[in-house]
Amino acid sequence: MIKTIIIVILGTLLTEIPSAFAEKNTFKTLVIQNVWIKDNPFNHPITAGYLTIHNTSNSDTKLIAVGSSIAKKIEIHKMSIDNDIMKMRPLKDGLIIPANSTTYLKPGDFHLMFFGLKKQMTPMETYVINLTFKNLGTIAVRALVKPSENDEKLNHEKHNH
Ligand SMILES: [Cu+2]
Repeated sequence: MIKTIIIVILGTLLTEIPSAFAEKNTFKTLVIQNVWIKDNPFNHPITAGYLTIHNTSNSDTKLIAVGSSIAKKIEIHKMSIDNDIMKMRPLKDGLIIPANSTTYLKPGDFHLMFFGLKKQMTPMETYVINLTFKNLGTIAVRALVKPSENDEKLNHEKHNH
């Protein structure tokens, strides 16, 4: 029974033509959306990436590894404020995605950290990122490069109201 369901889901994925971005990636019990990468200053080898993971199952899962041909290494980080200082640390054991809930990797919070970028990240380009989840396997998703400056400006404008 379960096998049949999985085959049906896979079939759906294969027939769907990946459209732009708001692209919804359904992978077993997970729905992954809004995957994006911050553009990087010219020749800067590091940037950050973000995404939303919805876990529809009754059990927790864990994002344990992230890879892409565009970077030498991708780590999962947590940003926190410690004595008014923004700090980030790698989550060596991975990021728990709790059951029946949505986990947001977003600026100022959990994020992906790309090291040793092999390309200049230019807004509107898209790149494939492989996400590996404990007990579920690996899914390839498309990430859109977005300009970081615009985001900051937007936030500023909001705060000034
Ligand atoms: Cu980081």
